[in-house]
Amino acid sequence: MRTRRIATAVAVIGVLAVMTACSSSSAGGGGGAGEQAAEAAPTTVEVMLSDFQIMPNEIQVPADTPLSFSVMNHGPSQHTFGIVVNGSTIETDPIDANATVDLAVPALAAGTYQALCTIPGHDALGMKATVTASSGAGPAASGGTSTDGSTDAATTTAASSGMTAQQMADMHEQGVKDFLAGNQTDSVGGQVLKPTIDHGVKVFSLTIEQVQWEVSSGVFKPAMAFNGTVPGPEIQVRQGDRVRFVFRNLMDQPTIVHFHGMTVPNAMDGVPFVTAKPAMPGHYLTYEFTVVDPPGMYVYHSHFNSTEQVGSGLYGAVIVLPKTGSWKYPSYTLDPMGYLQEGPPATIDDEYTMFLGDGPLGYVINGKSFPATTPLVAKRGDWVLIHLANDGSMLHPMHLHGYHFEVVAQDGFPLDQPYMADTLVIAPGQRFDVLVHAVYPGAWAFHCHILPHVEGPDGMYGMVTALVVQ
Ligand SMILES: [Cu+2]
Repeated sequence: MRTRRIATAVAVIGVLAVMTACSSSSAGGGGGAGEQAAEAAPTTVEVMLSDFQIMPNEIQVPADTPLSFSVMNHGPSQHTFGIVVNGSTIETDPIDANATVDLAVPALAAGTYQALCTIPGHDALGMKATVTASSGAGPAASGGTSTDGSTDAATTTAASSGMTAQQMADMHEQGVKDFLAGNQTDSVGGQVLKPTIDHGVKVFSLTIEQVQWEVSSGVFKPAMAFNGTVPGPEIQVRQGDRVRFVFRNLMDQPTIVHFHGMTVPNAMDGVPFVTAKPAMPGHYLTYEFTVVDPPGMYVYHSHFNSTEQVGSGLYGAVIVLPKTGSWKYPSYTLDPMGYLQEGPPATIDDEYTMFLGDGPLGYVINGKSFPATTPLVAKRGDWVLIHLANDGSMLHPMHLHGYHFEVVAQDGFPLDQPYMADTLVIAPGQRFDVLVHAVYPGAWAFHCHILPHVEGPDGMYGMVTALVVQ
C-alpha cells in the first residue's frame, strides 16, 4: 500500500520540464529611480527575519555605497539584525513581530561581512547570514538602460531585494532544479518502525536525542529527535492492537511523551506532574495500552518544554491502519456544475504522511525545507491519500495547485460529509486526511499559502513541495 514514497529524480525531471518552460517570461521593469540618484543616496536592501532564519541567507550589496537595510520581522518572536563591521556590530533595536525597521549602514568596502540576530542564542538557532559587498558588476552598481533605451533586466537592481532581476530569476531556478534533482540531504524522517512482539504485545523502542539535523543541503540545525530523525519514525498499528512504547531520554533535559488524539488510560496520557513524572536524562518512559481509536492519523510528541522540544523535532505519526483491507473513503468527483458525485470507495494507490513544522528548524515539511523536501509522486489516475499534521506553532493553509482534494477525515475521524477544497488551514495540533485523484499530469506545487513561509526574493524555501503526476 505504501508505494513510491521516495521519488526518483529522473522521473520527476521529465515532468518538471513543463514547469520550467513556463517560467522563462521576461522580467521587465526593475531599477528605475535608484540608479538615477546621486551617489550618496543609500541603496535599500530588504531583509526578512523569521523564527529562526535571516532571508536571504546570502545578501548581495554594492560596495562603497551607503546602505539602508529595511528589516521586516515575520517571526512571532522579537529579533534584531546586525552586521559586524571592523569588529563592531551595527544593529537594530529588537524588532517586534510584523514590524519593519530601517538600519543605516555606512558604505562598506568590498568584502564579506557577518550578519546575525544579536538576541542571545538566536544566531546558534540559524539566524546568521553573510553580506557580500562587491563593486563593478555588483547589485545597483551598474546601469540598467541599454543603448536602445529599453530596460536591461539582467543588470538592473530590483528595488525590493538588492539583487539584479537576473540574479533573482537564477536563484529561483536553481532552487527548483535542486528540488527536482532530489536527494538534497542524506537523512530522511518518518520511516516506518517495525515493532518487536512480546507475548502478543507490539513493542516500539525509541530514543529521544539531541542531533544535528540537515534541513536542507548542508544546513544543519540543532534538533531533538526520536531515533535521530525528524519526524520521528512512523508507528503503524491497528485497532485492537496491544502496544508498548519504551522511550529512552538521551537528552540533557527532562522530557515526556504524549499520544496526541489517542484514547488512552489516564496514566498513559504523558503530561508532566499531571499524570506522570517526566524522564530525567538517561531515564526511560514506558507506555502500554490497547489501540481503540478508528483508523486515521494520530501523533506522538513531547509534552515537556514543548516550545523548544516539539519545535526542534520531537514529533511523529501514529497511523491506525484499517483493521482489515484498505482505507475506505468514498471517491467524490465534481460534476460540471460543481456538485459532488459520490462514487465507490477509492482504491488507494499511494499514501503519504506530511508533518508541518515551524520554530527552531524553520518552516519544514517532514523536517525538510524546500528544496530538500520530497515530492509526492503518483501515476496518472492514482488515488493518493495524504495524512497531514501540523506540529508547529502557527497556522499553515496548505494549497494544492491544479486540483481540488477531498477532505475525508479530521483528527483521525472520517467525516460524515467529506468536502472538496484546494486550500486547507491546518492549525497546530490538527490532522487531516485528504484524498487526491491524480488525473492531471504534471508537477503541481503544494505549499503553505502564508507567503513568508514559502518564498522570498531569492526563490522558494520552507513549506513547499509538489505533487508530481506521471
Ligand atoms: Cu505556513
